[in-house]
Amino acid sequence: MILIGQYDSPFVRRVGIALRLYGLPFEHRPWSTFGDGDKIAPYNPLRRVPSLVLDSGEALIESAAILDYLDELVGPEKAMIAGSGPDRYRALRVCALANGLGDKAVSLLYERVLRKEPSKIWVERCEAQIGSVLEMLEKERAATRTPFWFGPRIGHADIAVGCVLRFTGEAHPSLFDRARYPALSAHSAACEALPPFQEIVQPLAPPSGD
Ligand SMILES: N[C@@H](CCC(=O)N[C@@H](CS)C(=O)NCC(=O)O)C(=O)O
Repeated sequence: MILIGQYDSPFVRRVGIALRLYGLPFEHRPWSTFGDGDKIAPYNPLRRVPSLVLDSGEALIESAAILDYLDELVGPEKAMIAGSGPDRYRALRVCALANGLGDKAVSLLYERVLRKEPSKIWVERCEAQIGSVLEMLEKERAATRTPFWFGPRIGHADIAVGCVLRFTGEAHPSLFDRARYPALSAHSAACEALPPFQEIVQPLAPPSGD
């Protein structure tokens, strides 16, 4: 399998970390969505990442759909999410909050670096959305007593939140003030200390508006 996309993307990184935790071998093509858009297009005409190219040559897109495929590949015993019921929908909800936070943090970054004059209404909206999600996740993580969000084993929700916290902290340091979110900060530190998080990482390299 070939994973396309740079690890400064929280979406690409969470897929890379899941592949590593599942022990699935893969090649990595760290193509940039802006600089390497033409290379990405045959696999995903949206020119977005991550894309996962299967051995058959088919390309999967969207992190959630890619992870769904990987979960099926490793089987229910190894899958980092419950197969059904409340345990599944609760984990998917946290993943959706983390991914939504990632969408807003990426959108806000693009607004700031790609536009000469960022739209005030859009910037304020993104900042409010990011702040509200961080507050909700902080409350929920603080109420959790297990090492990981849904128990003793790491799951997709942990990885999604871990990856998006790093991205948000790098892209918008003023929005992820660690003192304000102690439970999330501890979650982030615990994730970043794990070998796959240390291996699969890239400092943020935002696109330029030139
Ligand atoms: N919902 C997508 C989001 C992926 C995404 O936003 N990727 C960014 C990089 S962090 C991207 O491809 N940006 C280029 C663009 O949207 O044109 C997923 O979960 O895979």
